[in-house]
Amino acid sequence: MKRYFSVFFLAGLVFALAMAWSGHAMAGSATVKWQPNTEPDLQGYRVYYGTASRDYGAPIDVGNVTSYTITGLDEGRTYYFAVTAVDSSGNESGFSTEVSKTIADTHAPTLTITSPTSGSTYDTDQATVDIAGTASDNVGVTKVTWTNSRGGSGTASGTTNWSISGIPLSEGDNVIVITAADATGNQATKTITVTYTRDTTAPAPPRGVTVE
Ligand SMILES: [Ca+2]
Ligand SMILES: [Ca+2]
Repeated sequence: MKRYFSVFFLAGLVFALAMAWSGHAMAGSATVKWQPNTEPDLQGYRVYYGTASRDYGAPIDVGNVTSYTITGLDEGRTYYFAVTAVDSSGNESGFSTEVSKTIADTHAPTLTITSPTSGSTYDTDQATVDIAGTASDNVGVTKVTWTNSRGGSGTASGTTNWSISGIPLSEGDNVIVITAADATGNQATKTITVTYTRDTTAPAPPRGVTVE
């Protein structure tokens, strides 16, 4: 019984982590600071914020402090902040000057190669190879590029579903590195070694040839 409980608990935990990971964006924070008011009846401050200028959600009553850190902000988004002062009678000031912060994207994309194989090696007797795959990012994949150790480089078509056609191969091993980048320059790479062996086997002579 105890063992079953553990298995279910673990499954639940893995599910919760997977859900958290699949969320649109990873979390960042912003610390807003201000000068203290001088009124003797000052009670505290309210911090307002939102993702558009002067368009805020419900305020946070932060008490009589002069800085406040907001957490759980989406990476790659810009947030706008303003502060008001409140006195002991409940009177609230107008908004302070608005300040803004773009939350840095600190997470690299993920990248997979799906074609011609999801493995790390591929053998071919063709002089070019087509490669395709997928990429994702907490904010967005902006570019997928490739280089071949035997020469050549370029940019893939597409990002979340990307493809490269006709990469020229040299005989032997061609180490092809795919790189997915987000707008901040965070990168993921995947490597596939394509071995090109020229086809030197001639076809068999045709059989059953007749003439009338
Ligand atoms: Ca007052
Ligand atoms: Ca990212």
